[in-house]
Amino acid sequence: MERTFVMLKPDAVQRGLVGEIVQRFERRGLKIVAMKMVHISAEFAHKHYAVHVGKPFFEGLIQYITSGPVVALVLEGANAIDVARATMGATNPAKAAPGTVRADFALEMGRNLVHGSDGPETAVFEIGLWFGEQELVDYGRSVDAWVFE
Ligand code: DAT
Ligand code: MG
Repeated sequence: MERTFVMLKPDAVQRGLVGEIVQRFERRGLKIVAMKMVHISAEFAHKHYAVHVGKPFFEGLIQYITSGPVVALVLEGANAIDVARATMGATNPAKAAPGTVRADFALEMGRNLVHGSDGPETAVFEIGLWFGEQELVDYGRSVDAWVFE
């Protein structure tokens, strides 16, 4: 089983889309192993988006992501990283496939509602940045035999 970090950005919270977006991950079969609401500082946002330092959109991205509370989650399941990103859709909502979160609810790159780890190393880094070990809840689901082969 793989774990990934997902964040519902401030626009998702402000627009009342938290339940709708979380439901899409849940329905797919991904298991929520951690979830909390946080209003992050600029310093923390710089750590999360360190790979984008210096890019033209960086300051706007920091402004956006710190503009209100976000909902942070850790999701677990087979191929959780790729599956979560596929559920989210392409970075630019204008290019995202219909049926994805970004295509169904967003229009612009700078208001694309959701973040998901882009690979195994990123997932480990982001889960460790956002959550303490004791916040990751270890539990089984009775439906797992009907979700995982
Ligand atoms: P993703 O969030 O799909 O992993 P990313 O890591 O490349 O995309 O970029 C992080 C966020 O920064 C992205 O969700 C939206 C914003 N962003 C990326 N590229 C951008 C660009 N060219 N112009 C404006 N915003 C951009
Ligand atoms: Mg990314």
